[in-house]
Amino acid sequence: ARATVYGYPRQGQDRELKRAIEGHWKGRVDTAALRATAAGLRRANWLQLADAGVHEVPTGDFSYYDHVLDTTVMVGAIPERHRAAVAADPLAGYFAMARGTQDVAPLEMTKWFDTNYHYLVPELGPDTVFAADSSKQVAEFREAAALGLTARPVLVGPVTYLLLAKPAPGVPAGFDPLTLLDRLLPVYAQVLAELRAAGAGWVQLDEPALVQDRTPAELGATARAYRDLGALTDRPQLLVASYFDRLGDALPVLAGAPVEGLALDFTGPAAANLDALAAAGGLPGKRLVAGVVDGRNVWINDLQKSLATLGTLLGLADRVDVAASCSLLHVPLDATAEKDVDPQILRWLAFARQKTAEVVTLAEGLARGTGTIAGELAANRADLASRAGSPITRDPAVRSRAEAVTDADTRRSQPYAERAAAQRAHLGLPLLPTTTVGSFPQTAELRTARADLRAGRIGTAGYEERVRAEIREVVSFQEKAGIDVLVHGEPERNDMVQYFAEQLTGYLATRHGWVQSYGTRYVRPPVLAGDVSRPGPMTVRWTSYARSLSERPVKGMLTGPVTMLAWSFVRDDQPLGDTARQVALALRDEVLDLEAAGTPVIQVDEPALRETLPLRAADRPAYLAWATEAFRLSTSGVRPQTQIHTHMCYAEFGDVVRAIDDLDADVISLEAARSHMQVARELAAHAYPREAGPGVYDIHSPRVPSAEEAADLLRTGLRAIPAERLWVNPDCGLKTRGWPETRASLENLVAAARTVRAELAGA
Ligand code: THG
Ligand code: ZN
Repeated sequence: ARATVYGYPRQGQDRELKRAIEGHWKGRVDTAALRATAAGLRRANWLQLADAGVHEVPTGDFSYYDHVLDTTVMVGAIPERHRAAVAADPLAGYFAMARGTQDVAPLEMTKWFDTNYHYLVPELGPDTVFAADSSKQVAEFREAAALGLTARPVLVGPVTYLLLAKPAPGVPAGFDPLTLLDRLLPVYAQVLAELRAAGAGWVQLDEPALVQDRTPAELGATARAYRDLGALTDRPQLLVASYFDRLGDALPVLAGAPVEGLALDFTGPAAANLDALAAAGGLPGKRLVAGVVDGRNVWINDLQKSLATLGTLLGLADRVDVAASCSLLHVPLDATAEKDVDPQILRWLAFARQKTAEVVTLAEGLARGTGTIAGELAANRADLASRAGSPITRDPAVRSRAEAVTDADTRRSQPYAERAAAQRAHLGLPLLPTTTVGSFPQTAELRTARADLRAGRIGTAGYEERVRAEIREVVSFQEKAGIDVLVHGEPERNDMVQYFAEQLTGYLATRHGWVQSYGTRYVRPPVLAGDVSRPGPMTVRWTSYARSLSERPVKGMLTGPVTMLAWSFVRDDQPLGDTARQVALALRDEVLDLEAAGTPVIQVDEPALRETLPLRAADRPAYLAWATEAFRLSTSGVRPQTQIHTHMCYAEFGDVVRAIDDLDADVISLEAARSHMQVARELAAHAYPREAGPGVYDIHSPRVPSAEEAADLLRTGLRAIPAERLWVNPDCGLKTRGWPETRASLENLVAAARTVRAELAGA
């Protein structure tokens, strides 16, 4: 048994790659310097992996922006509109596809399965002509080989590539990219031959799309793809990898394919692969790479438990190697960089570097007997015991409160129709009330003030006065603009998850725990390590300050329990639903404190509700049950006349419309401007009974919508949602926008509401 990984964080210890690329975009770093930085980072990663004892290092996982975009280049599927730029300067053309230019739109970006990484969506059509360009894969393989290392190129597999694609602009939506498989396979064949010629013994083809529910036609295409690739005579040995969940019906398809190896995930719900593999008769004659170390969370492995799994697997394949469950791209680089984390807690954490060491230890134990890793096993046992027995992970008060939750705690005291009447009387809002989603522009001055506070250049009093000044500005603008339900603008918040994580027990922050979100953008998710409680109010004084400045209703703003989990690294020692319930109880206290302070409207945002949906349909009802229960637990303690709002950022709701209904929020604001109120029609189709504000202002663009345009969207919305239940608001928060376009857009939004109200009054 030997150790390997499928990919490693790309950015470097100090995010050198981000700096080099962004410097290059600004003209400060020339192409040669950028390439040198990138080559240095690749080399450092490979040497670190080899030093740690990894036998076969991955190549081709590096990217200047995104590995799916790299695959698009590899197969020559450059969209028509980008071809001239790519031909003139491949690197500039590559970044044009990623980010767009003045004249040309970029590729669309979307989430990579259920991770927080985003990839660039391939655009394909019936006229797509593929052409192999193996240069990046071959060059990176040669770099690693020149260091004297055994390297295994890692490629996005052909089936997953097509399943991730969408019809190019102008191609009918019904076009199925999978129909291009026969055209794509010769391109993969050529790349494989060129990697073989460069000396590659093995190539890994990643097929994570096969862990989702797949139709018989898709499974048939998979069988055909690997029958054809397997039948090639001039190729390296093939390792087909899947991760993020169990393979299900795709397992027998891959097990029966003429390839030399499979890499499977055995963590979380993918642990079901173990029984399925045994039931299928194992992988006689094949290499099995066993992903037993969770590649997307930050907790140390239970080595003893993994060894037991590996022991079972030994009987099921010709050769068993050990790996992390997926690329280590999804975790930060090195836990030892965290000097501020309590040393005892640090021992519970494993980032990419520590996970690599775990994989090596497990491979050694499997190959040479557990006696050779006795020291590591003893230390691991002690660390696991310290975690299990720590007061951080077990707060009796939190636990008994969570256990005492009853169904009644998750229900409002009155049904919607009755409390809606109470809210109407209490709030006295006009028809088509106007509001915003919460945040106002995060200006450079605000960011500087926060940095000054952190660095000690200004004191708390100076910082807070800066925040109050911003709130005054935001409130006075909204009053002048004529907005009906005001917000304070969230100037005090760095990030909608981090801000709350910093104030709740159970969460820790990292200093260097960066993880790539997309391109050169990174997040530093907080670590939800222990039992969660709220030592004191988190938002009340800022909301109350705003309320003291205006007669109009001011809306309190919180981040919901599901999003608080989705954008963190969450403890893996209890069900997610239990953790969500603790967070929900802490938020419930905040909701009740806001209400007691006189806040008539409280919004609890859940932008991540849709994105955390399990990959397999069979797992979705259980997820949605705990997710919606947690939301209701956080919001349902209020009086009938207190109005609960929520907000979600995604345009695709089909899968979660029922769940949105189950949230029992009084008002929901949703993204809709780009899709011309599509979501309003979807809500209507499901007979959504409560109030909704499909966005009439697309905040993802600096463009200012005219009042006429916004009024048109409202009229469209009115065809699906009756006037008594329709709100007028932007698509999302305004923190990424500048003040000038925010002012103009919101003034137009209010003008649109007034126009349409007048039309309704006249009708
Ligand atoms: N907050 C958190 N997680 C998120 C989002 C968020 N995950 C999903 C989505 N939103 C990701 N979107 C972004 C958008 C911008 C940036 C990162 C992810 C970004 N990052 C800065 C950078 O890389 O330069 C660093 C920000 C920082 O200093 O913290 O711009 O809203 N929790
Ligand atoms: Zn949003």
